[in-house]
Parts: sequence; C-alpha cells; structure tokens
Amino acid sequence: MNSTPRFPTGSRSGPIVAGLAALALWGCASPPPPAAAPMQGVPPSPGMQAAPGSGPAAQPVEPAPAAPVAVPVPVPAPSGPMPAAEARRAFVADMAGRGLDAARVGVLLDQAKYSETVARLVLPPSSPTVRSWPRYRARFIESRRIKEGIAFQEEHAQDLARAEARYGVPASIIVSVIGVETFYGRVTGNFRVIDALATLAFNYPAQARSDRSAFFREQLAQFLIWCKETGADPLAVKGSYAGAIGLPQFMPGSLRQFAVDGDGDGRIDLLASPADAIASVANFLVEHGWQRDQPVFLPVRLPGDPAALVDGGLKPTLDWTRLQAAGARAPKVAGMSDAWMQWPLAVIDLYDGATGTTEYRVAAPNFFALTEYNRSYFYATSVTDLAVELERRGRVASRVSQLNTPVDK
Ligand SMILES: [Ca+2]
Repeated sequence: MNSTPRFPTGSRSGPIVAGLAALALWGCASPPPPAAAPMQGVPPSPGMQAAPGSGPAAQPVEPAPAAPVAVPVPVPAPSGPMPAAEARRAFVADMAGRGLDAARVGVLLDQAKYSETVARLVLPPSSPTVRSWPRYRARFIESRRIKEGIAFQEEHAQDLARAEARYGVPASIIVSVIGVETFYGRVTGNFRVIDALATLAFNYPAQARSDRSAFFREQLAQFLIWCKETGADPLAVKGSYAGAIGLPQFMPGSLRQFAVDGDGDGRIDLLASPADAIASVANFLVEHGWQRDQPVFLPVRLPGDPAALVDGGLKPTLDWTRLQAAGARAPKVAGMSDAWMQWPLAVIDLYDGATGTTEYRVAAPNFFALTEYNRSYFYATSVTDLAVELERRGRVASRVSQLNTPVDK
C-alpha cells in the first residue's frame, strides 16, 4: 500500500462536518434539520453535523462470521438489509471484478473500524428541533461566515476568477458553497473515510427509516478505486462521518466524476488545494445544470397564497405562463431582460415551524443545480443568500445580487 496519503490527514480540529449526497457530496458544516432530502439521492440532509473528534474507536466492522464455509448463505430479502458478512463477501467479489486485488481489499476492510459515532450521526436527531427556515438561515448568514468568506474570496481571487470565467459560476456562489460546507475549509471532518464508509456500508443502523447501505457500499468502492488510481492511502484519508472529503465535501463517487485540477499541478486535492476545490465546485454545478449569467431566484410578485404552486420537488415544473395565470406579476427591474420568462421555474417554500409562516420564492434552474449539491431548499437558499451577502459586502463586482434578492416576501 502506498504510504503517501494524498490528503493531509487532518489536523483540523473542531466539529466535524457531514453531508449530503447523491452521487456526490455530503457535507456541510452544521445546519439544522434540512428542508428536503439530501442530495444526490442519498444521504439525508445537508449539514448533518457530526460531533467533534472522531468517535470512539470501535469494534471491527465484521463480527467474525461463525458459519462454516459449506453452509449456504441465506439470500437476503430484496428490500431488507444484507447481512454484513454476506455484504462484505459480495463487496470483495465486486471489487475484484472491478480490477482491485481481492486480498488487498479484504485486508483493508479488516483494518476499517466500526464507528458508533458514524452510525449515530447518520440517523435523524433523537429530539428533532422545529424546522425553521429563519433559524437555519441564521446559522450561515451571519457575520463571521460573511467576514471569513470575504477574506477567502480575496485570498483566492485569482482562482475564483479563473473558475468563474471558465464555468460561468459566480465566485460568490463557489465561495458560499465552500463556506456552508466546511466554513472555508475549517471543518472538513476528522473521521477516517474508510471507517465511516465501511460502517455505513456493512453496519448501517437498523433503526434508520431507509437502508442506505447499498449507496455507501458503492461510495466505499469508489473510494478504494480512487485510492488505487491516485496512490492515496485508504487508511489515511479523512473526511466527514458520511465519508465526504475536502473543502467542498465531495463523496468519493463525485470526487472521481466531478472533481478537477484547478491549480494545474496534475493532481486533484480537495483538501490541500483551494484552487482544486474551487474549480471542482464550479464543475460540479455546471455538470448539474448551472447556467451562466442566470440568477438563482427571480423577483416575481407572487399571488397572495402561493402554496398551491409549490410541488416540493427538485426540478422546476412551472413556467411563466402558468405563474402569470395564477396571479403572479413580472418584476420591474431596470435593465433586466425578460429571457427568464422562457425558463422552467418553480415556487419554493421556506417554512418556519416556530411561527407557522412560510416564505416563498420563485426559483430559476440554477436553484436546482444547487439542490443537486444538497437536496434541500434550505441549503440551496442559504448558499444563495450567503453569496448575496458576500457580494454586497465584499470588494468584487456584483453579478447575482439583484436578481437573487426577492422583491416580495
Ligand atoms: Ca491540483
């Protein structure tokens, strides 16, 4: 095994982060319960916050299987979780079929440690707090995160400008994603990725509402393949409790598919290279539908009760004709083109359980590129609102503020 970890292992202290998912990232530094399901189809919500430190050292992932070899392995019910030993055997066989050395994979799995902390953090909080958009928003749109975001933006202005020019994603949005995910790299997670992924791949908590072990087995596979491809030490790479890696908290599958080399040194390092992280966030968003020069929200005046216009999904299903028929009014913004009237649109709801009120906004396609990063209206709106604040208060040309700011609430 290669003893040179690709990512610096750690040193970052503080709360761990966690994340989202579908094929990609999880992440996020700490938001309260998410508004919608997390991203990339899998993990729960954004910002599931892990506890500081990397959890108690644990027991082996595999409780030694006692069954003699000759005993047939029971076939798991299609909908139920696969027994750990069987899942592991199938995993090793699958890895061998994908070009990895089976014995080596077995040795690595033997060294992976079950983490009770990981298993606990992947579950919803035992005492859920009231879902509140203002409370969620306040965790990210606050003075320290704005101040440090402006500093990050100034420090990495060149890399951001390059990424913005190439991908068409505003620097403020890129900075905001990194700010929400890891507080600009301050909180990237201190769990060994192999421990986190093996725990969730083979011992996914039985009390979970749905079994996501298959997703994590694939992420573990992607992680091991990525380690082989890059020479990273699978026992050294650290990340969130969900196995998300680096400043932008990419899951291993996204790391392999969407991460790019922003600083041109020939390798991709999402933890040590902010330039790589910046370009990778932009590339991820573009690959998930981000449109250059389009806003996230439109300052459309909605009818009195827009609730019926909300479908709660992760794709825009309305258009201006339908919104107008429902009583929506077009914004009057000087210099604003009406090209947006041809875009697919959506009305999104941001509920405050504390007051029973809801804020509605009209989302453009770029909003849904952000929800690919994390499947949550709260998440995508917070990223946008933080970006707006970074533009308002930072010393960069504003590109999105105007149209991102809803005129009506
Ligand atoms: Ca690089």
